Amino acid sequence: MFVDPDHGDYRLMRGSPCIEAGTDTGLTEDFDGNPRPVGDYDMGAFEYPLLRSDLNLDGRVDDTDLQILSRDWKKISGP
Ligand SMILES: [Ca+2]
Ligand SMILES: [Ca+2]
Repeated sequence: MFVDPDHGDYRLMRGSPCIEAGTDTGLTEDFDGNPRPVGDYDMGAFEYPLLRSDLNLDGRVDDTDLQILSRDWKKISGP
Protein backbone atom coordinates (compact mmCIF):
# COMPACT_ATOMS: atom_id res chain seq x y z
CA MET A 1 0.00 0.00 0.00
CA PHE A 2 2.28 2.73 -1.37
CA VAL A 3 1.26 6.18 -2.62
CA ASP A 4 2.41 5.70 -6.25
CA PRO A 5 4.83 2.81 -6.73
CA ASP A 6 4.48 2.96 -10.55
CA HIS A 7 6.22 6.32 -10.39
CA GLY A 8 8.67 5.51 -7.60
CA ASP A 9 6.75 6.97 -4.66
CA TYR A 10 7.00 4.39 -1.91
CA ARG A 11 5.56 6.56 0.84
CA LEU A 12 2.96 4.67 2.84
CA MET A 13 -0.75 5.07 2.20
CA ARG A 14 -3.19 5.47 5.06
CA GLY A 15 -4.12 2.00 6.25
CA SER A 16 -0.87 0.39 5.08
CA PRO A 17 0.04 -2.65 7.19
CA CYS A 18 3.60 -1.25 7.27
CA ILE A 19 2.51 1.61 9.57
CA GLU A 20 3.52 0.96 13.17
CA ALA A 21 4.97 -2.43 12.12
CA GLY A 22 8.67 -1.60 11.91
CA THR A 23 11.52 -2.05 14.33
CA ASP A 24 13.71 0.48 16.10
CA THR A 25 16.75 0.99 13.88
CA GLY A 26 18.00 3.97 15.83
CA LEU A 27 17.19 6.36 12.99
CA THR A 28 15.57 9.64 14.00
CA GLU A 29 14.65 10.76 10.47
CA ASP A 30 13.10 9.02 7.47
CA PHE A 31 14.32 9.25 3.86
CA ASP A 32 12.61 12.65 3.47
CA GLY A 33 14.24 13.98 6.65
CA ASN A 34 11.00 13.87 8.63
CA PRO A 35 11.20 12.79 12.28
CA ARG A 36 10.74 9.14 13.11
CA PRO A 37 9.24 7.36 14.80
CA VAL A 38 5.78 8.90 14.80
CA GLY A 39 4.08 6.62 17.30
CA ASP A 40 5.90 3.35 16.64
CA TYR A 41 8.38 2.81 13.81
CA ASP A 42 6.96 2.17 10.35
CA MET A 43 8.45 -0.37 7.92
CA GLY A 44 10.34 1.03 4.94
CA ALA A 45 12.16 4.23 4.13
CA PHE A 46 9.32 6.61 4.95
CA GLU A 47 7.52 7.26 8.21
CA TYR A 48 3.80 7.82 7.80
CA PRO A 49 3.39 11.55 8.41
CA LEU A 50 2.25 13.20 11.57
CA LEU A 51 -1.51 13.52 11.90
CA ARG A 52 -2.34 17.09 12.81
CA SER A 53 -5.12 15.94 15.13
CA ASP A 54 -2.84 13.50 16.95
CA LEU A 55 -2.42 15.85 19.87
CA ASN A 56 -0.51 13.43 22.13
CA LEU A 57 1.72 12.26 19.22
CA ASP A 58 1.05 8.54 19.65
CA GLY A 59 0.33 8.00 15.97
CA ARG A 60 -3.41 7.63 16.42
CA VAL A 61 -6.31 10.09 16.47
CA ASP A 62 -8.63 8.75 19.11
CA ASP A 63 -10.65 9.57 22.24
CA THR A 64 -7.54 10.70 24.12
CA ASP A 65 -6.87 13.40 21.52
CA LEU A 66 -10.50 14.49 21.71
CA GLN A 67 -10.22 14.77 25.51
CA ILE A 68 -7.13 16.98 25.12
CA LEU A 69 -8.96 19.19 22.65
CA SER A 70 -12.02 19.39 24.90
CA ARG A 71 -9.89 20.28 27.93
CA ASP A 72 -8.18 23.12 26.09
CA TRP A 73 -11.17 24.33 24.09
CA LYS A 74 -11.34 28.15 24.02
CA LYS A 75 -8.38 28.56 26.37
CA ILE A 76 -5.92 31.30 25.44
CA SER A 77 -2.17 30.95 25.91
CA GLY A 78 0.29 33.70 26.58
CA PRO A 79 0.71 36.40 29.20
CA1 LIG B 1 4.74 5.32 12.83
CA1 LIG C 1 -3.22 10.49 19.61
